[in-house]
Amino acid sequence: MSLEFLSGLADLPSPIPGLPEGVRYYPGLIGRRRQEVLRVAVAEAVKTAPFYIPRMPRSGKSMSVQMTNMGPLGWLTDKEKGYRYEPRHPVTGAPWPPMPPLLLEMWDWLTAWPAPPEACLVNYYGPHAKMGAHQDRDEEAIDAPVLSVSLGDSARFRLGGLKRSDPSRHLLLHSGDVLILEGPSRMRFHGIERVLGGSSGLLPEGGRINLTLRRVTLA
Ligand code: MD6
Ligand code: FE
Repeated sequence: MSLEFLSGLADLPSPIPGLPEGVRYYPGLIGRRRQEVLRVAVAEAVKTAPFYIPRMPRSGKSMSVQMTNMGPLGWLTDKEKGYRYEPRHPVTGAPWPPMPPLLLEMWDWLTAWPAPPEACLVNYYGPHAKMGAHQDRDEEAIDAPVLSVSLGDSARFRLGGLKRSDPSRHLLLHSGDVLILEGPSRMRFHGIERVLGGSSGLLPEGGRINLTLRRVTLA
């Protein structure tokens, strides 16, 4: 798989032009067969690391997105301890399942970061789920890129600035799209406004999966 992947996609593609420095958006970078590989890998991972309902710090309010993780560390939130990374699933107590090799390859290929990603957050959006504007800021490695892969139904992604009140624009993320935030855009606010139900046939149950790869600790 990994050799096939490298030989199939050896040239670094050009991201779409016109976006701010540090925002790399590659529509349709992952073809249907590799999307299937990732769908199956997630289905395998959730057998031991089921999706759970994350809760906001302090309020304890449920998020509408369901989450799990792959890799040595996973991003979590709950009422008591808030946002953080942990090596174990909050419900089962088991270590997170391994990251699929294809994602490790993609990270190397697209970021060339000197250390591998440690966390792959798996977000599952049903037709009414959304994710409020946030910054990815719970990592020690705040200089490392964040790479996301979208699978299944399309979604309206809002891309803001470094302040919550800055002007924003939106990108329509479809199945197979890759989005990277890095450098001067690493701390841009962003969120998912809505999912366009029924826009993809990839996931038999419908909905949208987003895989977010991050380096957490300093290499
Ligand atoms: C999502 N994505 O697409 C949520 N974060 O469902 C993110 O929060 C995200 O796509 C950092 C970098 C890229 C992302
Ligand atoms: Fe994010």
